[in-house]
Amino acid sequence: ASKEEWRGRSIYQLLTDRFALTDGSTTAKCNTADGVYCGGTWRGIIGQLDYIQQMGFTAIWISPIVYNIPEKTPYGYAYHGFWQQDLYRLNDHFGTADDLKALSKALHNRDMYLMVDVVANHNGWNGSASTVDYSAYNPFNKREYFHNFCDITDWSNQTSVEDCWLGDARVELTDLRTEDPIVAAMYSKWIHKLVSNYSIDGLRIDTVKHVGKPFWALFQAAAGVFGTGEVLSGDAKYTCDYQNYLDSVLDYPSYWPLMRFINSTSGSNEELLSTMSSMRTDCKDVTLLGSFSENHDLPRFASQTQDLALAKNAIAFTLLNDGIPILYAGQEQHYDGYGDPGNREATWLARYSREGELYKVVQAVNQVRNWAINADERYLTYNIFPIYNDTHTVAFRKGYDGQQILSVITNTGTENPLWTLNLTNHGLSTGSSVVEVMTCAKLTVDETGTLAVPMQGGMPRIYFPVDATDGSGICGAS
Ligand code: ABC
Ligand code: CA
Repeated sequence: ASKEEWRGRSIYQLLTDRFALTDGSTTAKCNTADGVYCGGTWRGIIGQLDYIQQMGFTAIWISPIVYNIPEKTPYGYAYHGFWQQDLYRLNDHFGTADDLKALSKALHNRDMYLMVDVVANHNGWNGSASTVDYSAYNPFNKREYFHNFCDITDWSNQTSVEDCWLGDARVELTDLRTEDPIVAAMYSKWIHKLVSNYSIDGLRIDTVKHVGKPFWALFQAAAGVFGTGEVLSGDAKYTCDYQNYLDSVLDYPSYWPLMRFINSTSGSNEELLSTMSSMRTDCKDVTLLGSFSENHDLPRFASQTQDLALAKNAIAFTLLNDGIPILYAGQEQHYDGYGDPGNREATWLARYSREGELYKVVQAVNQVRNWAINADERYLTYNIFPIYNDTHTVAFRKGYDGQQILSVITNTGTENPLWTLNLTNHGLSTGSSVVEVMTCAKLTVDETGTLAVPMQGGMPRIYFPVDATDGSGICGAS
């Protein structure tokens, strides 16, 4: 699918090994510290698509699918899939080619998309640089395809970031000479086939800043589908430049400012707002960025604060920001693992409960976003902007008159007593009504044009015009 087709999607990210067992059972142990395969499969995912789709997601992103280091390393097994060795063989822990095709088909039957994580910077090796047996790799089975070994020591030196190796002497990430046209052509051939073999709709592309930019334009063209790249950097200008070579990048530059605003009641939204506004200038198209508040590399939100109201705000903002929203499996269950590997908890351990508060928040917010897009596709390219801000609480508007979503994001926290936020500049006409999509409380714009929003307990508020909800199912509207 193209970038235009992806813009309106909402993505659920999962690590295949940690999401669902083939038989759907929920009792298998999975101790993240062990670094072992816990048993999740592509068939398992098929069995839980209702759980994902009922939250309102329209796409899934799965962890890398190809053959990895088979043996145990000092960092455990390659259950996450980022240590590839044979690009033309699947990781059989997750199933067969038929299983993966069945997943793709099951998704397409539901009008959902499949995004696959791919790596084009390195292979994996269990051991130090001097012990690498290049003949174990496919198709990059000779030393000449790889850069000479050096550790990335100076992270501000782009040549070193591109040409030296990630990893360490326990597990080296043997670095490909991606600037070599022969290597680039081999990757192009591979990705083209992979996409067509498994009817893949889009790619999440790993370690993008570790490969020279010209490579990415070739790779994206060969893939022929949407790609969002991981440029792990807080620097907006640096990160945005990669959007001149790939359709999209993950919105890392907003991630840290978002955390500094919302992971405690003492943060401020100033930095987030200024980052959002500068990215609108620096990036080619912010409506294509992958927006997230958790992933498999970062400390879970709940490891930073247990306040459930703050977690709801983080989710609401992530789903309503300009980019393509991404939620990481387990976020809806308030999982609290701290960093890799603790943040890779098995989703089945929460028994796929649909009763939790966060599950319901995700459901309500995806529902209103999906509906707003359905009602007027221009919702997607209408840039979100703040209509109120007092450093702890910010109100946003996104969408044209009559179909705009108003969201109030706050870090005031669960303990916050009742107060009224008087909103103007919302674009609603006097006397018109809006509904709060999580509580279903209705409000009317008064004769002075004010929308008096009752704030309490640090809850986010998300309003949509009542007149535009007909047929949506939002708060029961039929
Ligand atoms: C394994 C063990 C870990 C152990 C580690 C050394 O080895 O599991 O316990 O600590 C995969 C696996 C990992 C595995 C690694 C290495 O391989 O998932 O479990 O860790 O063997 C991607 C993927 C990631 C994947 C790989 C490798 C790459 O999402 O899951 O890891 O295929 C760098 C890369 C980035 C990579 C990330 C993990 O490391 O650039 O692509 N992610 C700075 C650097 C970043 C760097 C980051 C690491 O630190 O600039 O380049 O990311 O934490 C901002 C600054 C940033 C700064 C951040 C922290 O702060 O602007 O520059 O990032 O403000
Ligand atoms: Ca490299």
